[in-house]
Amino acid sequence: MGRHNKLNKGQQRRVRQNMQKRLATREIKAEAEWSADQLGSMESATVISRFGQHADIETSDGEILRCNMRRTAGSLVTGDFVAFRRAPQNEKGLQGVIEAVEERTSLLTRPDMYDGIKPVAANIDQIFVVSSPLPAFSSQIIDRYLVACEDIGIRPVIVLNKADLLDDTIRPYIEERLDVYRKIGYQVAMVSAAKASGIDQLTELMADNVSIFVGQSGVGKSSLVNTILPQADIVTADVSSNSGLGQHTTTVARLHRLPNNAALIDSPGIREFGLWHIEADKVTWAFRDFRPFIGGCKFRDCKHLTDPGCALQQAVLEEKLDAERLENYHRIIDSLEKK
Ligand SMILES: Nc1nc2c(ncn2[C@@H]2O[C@H](COP(=O)(O)OP(=O)(O)OP(=O)(O)O)[C@@H](O)[C@H]2O)c(=O)[nH]1
Ligand SMILES: [Mg+2]
Ligand SMILES: [Zn+2]
Repeated sequence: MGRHNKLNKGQQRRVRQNMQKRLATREIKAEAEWSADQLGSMESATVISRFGQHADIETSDGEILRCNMRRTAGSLVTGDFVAFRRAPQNEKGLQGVIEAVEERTSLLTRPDMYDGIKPVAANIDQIFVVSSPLPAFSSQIIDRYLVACEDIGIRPVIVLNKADLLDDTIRPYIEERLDVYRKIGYQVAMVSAAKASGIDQLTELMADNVSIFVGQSGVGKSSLVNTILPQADIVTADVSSNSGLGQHTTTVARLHRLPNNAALIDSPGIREFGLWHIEADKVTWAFRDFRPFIGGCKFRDCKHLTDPGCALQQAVLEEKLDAERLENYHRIIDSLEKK
């Protein structure tokens, strides 16, 4: 289907060379039941979803095949471009073997308390940071995602879903926050999966790109995919009435094709988004709205708290910088120090 399925000449050559290297150093035994000479010739595909030692891949004809992965193929995530070989027949639900993974143009990771840094998706062009009024809107989580996006150099889009739930108590605050992001220069979209409102604007932003929905569990990422692409028919679940939090319904990232040459990845929701894999200086830089003032502080090692002559604090006083952004910044820096 899309341009992303095709390996160019150089890539094909690299894949072949890597294969030959491996063939030379060790005999390849398929972890599936096939010997190397039973498998078809090398083809390219995109990883749709990954489950343990298996992955669903999409071939250049749009066919979905479940494959085994060679241990030598390295780590694999949704969005990866791979080289695979077809099996002679479907065996135990498996239809081929993934031999190699293409170099990635981007990789979104998230720190996991148990597993360390976990890759979420590869080769994405933009990240839709989805929030909602329920679970409660959190500018802290949005700012954490924005730091991660700046760090890996991927364009973020801020999405407020469940706009149908905005009432007079919460609407003014959320609109104020969204305005802050607009002023910084971020794309913002207010949508409702339930009412199918704002969806055209959203899909226009996705055209010709690979996009991913990220955000807290329960904000409606899968519901949005279902509204955009009804045949996706993803399972969704109510936000818990006790905690007001999502139930972690989606457990693996999955890539969906949209008609406008777009790919959209639904990802599992998070409870917290840690940033302890990013240096403090990088965090400061990632707050783009701070950049005009950085370097203007009296002291080089200014912590931008109560230090005299702090250009950031001054900018907040003069309403040139948003106070909540500076607060969120300090909460992120504090969490790095406690790691
Ligand atoms: N009122 C309203 N409810 C919505 C909207 N979008 C989603 N919901 C509801 O929010 C709940 C959570 O939706 P999901 O789509 O499962 O949320 P998710 O972000 O995919 O959650 P995880 O898979 O756990 O990360 C469901 O009960 C949805 O029906 C919306 O626009 N308005
Ligand atoms: Mg979901
Ligand atoms: Zn300062």
